[in-house]
Amino acid sequence: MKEGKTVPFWRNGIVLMSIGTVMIFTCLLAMDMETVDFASARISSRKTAERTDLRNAVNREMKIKPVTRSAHDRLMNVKHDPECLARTQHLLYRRDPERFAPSPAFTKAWNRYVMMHKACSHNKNWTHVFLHERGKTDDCNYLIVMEGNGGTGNKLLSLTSAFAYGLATDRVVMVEGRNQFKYLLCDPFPESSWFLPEDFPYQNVTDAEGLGVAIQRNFTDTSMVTLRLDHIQSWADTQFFCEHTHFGLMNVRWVGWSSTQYFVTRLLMVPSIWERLNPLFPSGEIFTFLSHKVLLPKNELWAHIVRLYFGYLAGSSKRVGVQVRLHGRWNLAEYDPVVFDHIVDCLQSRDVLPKLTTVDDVSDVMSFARNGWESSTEISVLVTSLQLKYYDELKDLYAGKPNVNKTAIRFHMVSHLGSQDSSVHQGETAFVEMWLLSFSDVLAISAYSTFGYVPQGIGGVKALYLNIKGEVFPNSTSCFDAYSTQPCTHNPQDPKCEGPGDANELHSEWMRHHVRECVDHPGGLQLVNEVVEEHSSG
Ligand SMILES: Nc1nc2c(ncn2[C@@H]2O[C@H](COP(=O)(O)OP(=O)(O)O)[C@@H](O)[C@H]2O)c(=O)[nH]1
Ligand SMILES: *[C@@H]1O[C@H](CO)[C@@H](O)[C@H](O)[C@H]1NC(C)=O
Ligand SMILES: *[C@@H]1O[C@H](CO)[C@@H](O)[C@H](O)[C@H]1NC(C)=O
Ligand SMILES: *[C@@H]1O[C@H](CO)[C@@H](O)[C@H](O)[C@H]1NC(C)=O
Ligand SMILES: *[C@@H]1O[C@H](CO)[C@@H](O)[C@H](O)[C@H]1NC(C)=O
Ligand SMILES: *[C@@H]1O[C@H](CO)[C@@H](O)[C@H](O)[C@H]1NC(C)=O
Ligand SMILES: [Mg+2]
Repeated sequence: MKEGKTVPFWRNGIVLMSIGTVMIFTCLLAMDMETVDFASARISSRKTAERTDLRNAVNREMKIKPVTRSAHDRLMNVKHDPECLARTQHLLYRRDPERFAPSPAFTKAWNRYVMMHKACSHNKNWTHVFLHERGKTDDCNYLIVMEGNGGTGNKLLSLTSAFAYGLATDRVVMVEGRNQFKYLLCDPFPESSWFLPEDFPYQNVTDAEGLGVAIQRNFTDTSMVTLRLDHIQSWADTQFFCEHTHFGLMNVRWVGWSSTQYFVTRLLMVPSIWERLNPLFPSGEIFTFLSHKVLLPKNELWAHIVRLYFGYLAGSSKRVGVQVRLHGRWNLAEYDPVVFDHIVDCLQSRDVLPKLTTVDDVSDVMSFARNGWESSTEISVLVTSLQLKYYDELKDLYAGKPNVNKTAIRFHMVSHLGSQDSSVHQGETAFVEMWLLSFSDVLAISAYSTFGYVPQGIGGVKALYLNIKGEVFPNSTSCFDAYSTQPCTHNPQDPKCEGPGDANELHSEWMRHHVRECVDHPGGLQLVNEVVEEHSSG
């Protein structure tokens, strides 16, 4: 905390309870559109279930919960934010919306953050403030998030990490407003924006001093530090993940964030950040809850998502998402038959899709003729890839032969862009597909792909990881199970921290149970609900 300054209200955490703040909290809660009554949904779902039709029977068999009529009606009746329809409406399309009700502690922390964001950003000309009033002090500290050069998945994971850091340390998060983010995302905070203007002096953020210089100066005389948190970091930047650095950074008013990585797992290994964040997320699904606040699609994209949802996924008993992303090859959009075999083997061996048979065409035809009319037992499969052929081959495979369950299966693909670029258009397409995939009941994503982590996290789905990274061998396992719904931190840093070490026994204990080596990336770290002892990575 800065010396000789009054402590701003949001710094005092949850305990502060002056009359004024109670009143503001009450107002905020009243207008908080995410505050949905999740209790009433459970009661009437029983009635709906009595109208047992074939669909319900199939659902029960597949252990997939249908979206109940009452849950739908109740969600339709919540106040929707016309500026960002997805904010409340995405829950309409989820099987189990109650699961995504934020904890009271998170709601409170969020509301406090929103209040701070508004107070610190209201009517500001950011370009002017940054260029001419950077040294001026008030009760606000800022985090300027640069988009970085990665793919859209990387960008979104980095942004969510930056927001987690801002939330934990009371920093107003401001986002680069001249690249993809502005075209993809809603403004998360009512009555204030987090986008910086196009004429903002971004180059000054990029060029600003790094953590090394600030550490040398013991964080005195430092009005701005830019963190360079990429997969390879300088010694000084790794110090960001040390407890004592955060005491120093409290004195730095402007912090720049330049990264393409997901660092939430690593941030939670810093005791003071863990103390602030962990109580807000009792299920440990921190990315899921943050993404529902800060990774919401703008209305134009949401409209596109909803159109595709009803065109491709609505009404099917099981929604399957298959994300095919190659890494470590020269042509990331190539068709590799071994990869295709892995996809099919994974989907069939895990009972995502029924196996095929060669016999009995007659009974297959008769079965569709008999049941096809009144039932909708079909499975909808959404395939995303830069390469069309994965979808095409899968579709032809199932059209060409009867399957053992005599299930009608629909295959869809939204785009097949052929190659990767960093255009806004490609970013929008990728983001639309990530959101559509997030409504999957079963999700098969590509190992190591941040593109896949996003829908897995937004949807809160424990995915299957397709083992298709790098050179793929016919004899290798086609896929493996996710340990949790949370993204992998691919490159956690292991700095030698100076200063007082981690003496927090509770925190160490928590880490032993909740941080584990990623199943899809050796050396990566992932948050899990509970580490099973014999698999513990130590
Ligand atoms: N629309 C679309 N774009 C894709 C797909 N696969 C790759 N891309 C493009 O390639 C980029 C991949 O980068 P990223 O999202 O970071 O995923 P990662 O590299 O697998 O971690 C995406 O952002 C898109 O621009 C796909 O299935 N659909
Ligand atoms: C903000 O300030 C900058 C620099 O002082 C100025 O060039 C710009 O016109 C201002 N923008 C607005 C919208 O007033
Ligand atoms: C921003 O960068 C320009 C160009 O490098 C430099 O002249 C200017 O002093 C910088 N301004 C601030 C406030 O850092
Ligand atoms: C750095 O600052 C801290 C707290 O302000 C102080 O305790 C410490 O002695 C300083 N270290 C150096 C090397 O100046
Ligand atoms: C096929 O039917 C069996 C028996 O009803 C069921 O257990 C299985 O889950 C079904 N498989 C698929 C992929 O639907
Ligand atoms: C699979 O095949 C590759 C290439 O032939 C070989 O290098 C590898 O050891 C094999 N792996 C297993 C598990 O048999
Ligand atoms: Mg990438």
